[in-house]
Amino acid sequence: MSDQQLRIGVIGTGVMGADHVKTITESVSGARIAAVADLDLDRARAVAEPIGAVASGDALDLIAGETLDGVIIASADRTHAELTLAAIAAGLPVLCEKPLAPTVAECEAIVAAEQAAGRPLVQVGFMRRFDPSYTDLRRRIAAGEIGAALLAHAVHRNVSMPAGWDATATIVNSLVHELDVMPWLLDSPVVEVLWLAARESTRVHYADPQVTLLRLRNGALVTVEVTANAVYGYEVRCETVGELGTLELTTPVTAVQRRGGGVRHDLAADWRPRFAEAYRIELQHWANAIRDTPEHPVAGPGSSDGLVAARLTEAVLRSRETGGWQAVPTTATTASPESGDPE
Ligand code: ISE
Repeated sequence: MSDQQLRIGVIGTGVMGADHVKTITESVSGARIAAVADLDLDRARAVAEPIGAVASGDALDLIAGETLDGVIIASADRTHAELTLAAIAAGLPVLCEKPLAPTVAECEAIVAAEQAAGRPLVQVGFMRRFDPSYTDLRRRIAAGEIGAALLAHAVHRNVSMPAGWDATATIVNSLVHELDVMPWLLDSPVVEVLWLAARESTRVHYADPQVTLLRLRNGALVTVEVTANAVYGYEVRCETVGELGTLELTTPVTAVQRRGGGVRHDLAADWRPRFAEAYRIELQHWANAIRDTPEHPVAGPGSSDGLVAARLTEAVLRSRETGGWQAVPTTATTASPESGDPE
């Protein structure tokens, strides 16, 4: 049975790489981790050995040398383009963590290489598109429950960020989720963006929180708050205001406590527990696509979505420099599967 399972390689065994190894090993059917690579070979070994996978210190060796059915790229953002291009050259389906690459030029090179390869090979790890609360929200907005959507408020708060983090990292690494998911949610591309800084926290020396306004082609406005150092817990919220009412994302909680005159539900410390189900569904859809539709081994946001997000990211960075609205070239977002358990 085990040799019928897809053989998946994982590059990068930091927070997300290790989490994907765990999710595939414990919760995804029909696939197993066969190889793991990290510049830190000891770290790769620590992840690989308990599950009987091969460990390597060289990502390009893993892509070229192992007989794999797919590769997950979860190494540093600056390595994404080179490794994704290598996977495409090897004809290997790839799930690349977001951002697809930090610059528009790199994303364009990936889109061009994939087109030259003659079949889609690249999926981008915008896992929110698989999150049951986001897909429910999207379905109900599309069904017209609140009439036309006019405005949406998105809130994205991390507990804290490591030393070396800055306002650019918040845009490239955190805001990018909102730049992908909000036009997908409201089914209209972003045409212009405006970046604004709040009063700066005394706890860090860069703009935090920050607010970005997105104007969609259908005229809807989106306000996005991203806070890198919210201290109190990890939280993602979203409320859409329509002509007839509002629809709001609910955060999955296990139980609500009422005690001592108060009501309490606990928040996650980071995104992994909050989006665990989204990651599981994302990885299961991806594995199923590799197995069932080898001519199209992509089951969600692809390289063109990564490119759109990179264009938006660069527009936000320009708005931060100029202090004004920045126009964005419009490109249609691609459809992704609705949530559902593909097993
Ligand atoms: C992190 O890299 C992620 O992808 C998380 O989903 C996001 O919430 C966080 O802001 C990012 O830094």
